[in-house]
Amino acid sequence: MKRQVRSTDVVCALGAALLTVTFLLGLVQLGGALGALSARGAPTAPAEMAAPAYRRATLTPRPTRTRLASATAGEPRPGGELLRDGGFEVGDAWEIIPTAHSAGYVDQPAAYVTNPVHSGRRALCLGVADAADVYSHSAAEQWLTIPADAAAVRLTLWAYLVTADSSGDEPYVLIMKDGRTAYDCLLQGLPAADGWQQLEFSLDAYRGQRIAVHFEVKNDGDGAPTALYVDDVSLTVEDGAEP
Ligand SMILES: [Ca+2]
Ligand SMILES: [Ca+2]
Repeated sequence: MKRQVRSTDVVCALGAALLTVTFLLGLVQLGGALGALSARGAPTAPAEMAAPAYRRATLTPRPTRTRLASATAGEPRPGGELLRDGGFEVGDAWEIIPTAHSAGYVDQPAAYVTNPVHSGRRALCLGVADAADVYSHSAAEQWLTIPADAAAVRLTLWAYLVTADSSGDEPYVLIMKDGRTAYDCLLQGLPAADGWQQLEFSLDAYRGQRIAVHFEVKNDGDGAPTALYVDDVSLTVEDGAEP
């Protein structure tokens, strides 16, 4: 199954838009305000944890400046490929992000797995597989720079959603940008499918920007788990120079 989404259409849902606004507000008030936001968002039950709180919980504890400074510049490789290790075979290019938070999330780190894979020996697994789910997020990302003169920028990936939950759990494909002060949601949720499905997105809107391709899965802790497997991720640019 192939699914195309233009970058101009990346806002996945009103909830995601609200997520962005609240997230930005949280970052602008970085410092003491973050503590206040966390305290305010402390849930009494998983069902009360709205997405904005999860977003702050996921993002704020990370050492953003250190990670950005050490990231690879993202010069195009043969074929215009910008990502490193898009097949998750090596494991040194993607950042597995700690997501434990005092609001109640336990750390459920993304992991490399050998089954299922779309190709090669390994794929990335986010979320909870083969166990009762816990209230958690799993996330992984890779930063790169999109050349300003690219003619076309395309992100493709293969995804395999395994879920026992009809609501409350969510897989996400996000584009982090502006030094992690903002993000766009390329995908929230995924159509049920038996096996791997290919997703495709235009990232033309990000020419000249430093961004991260970010995968994430939320489990709501109701016992019914959700896992997203990702493999063969590719972000290619077509040279925009005149021949
Ligand atoms: Ca692979
Ligand atoms: Ca669940």
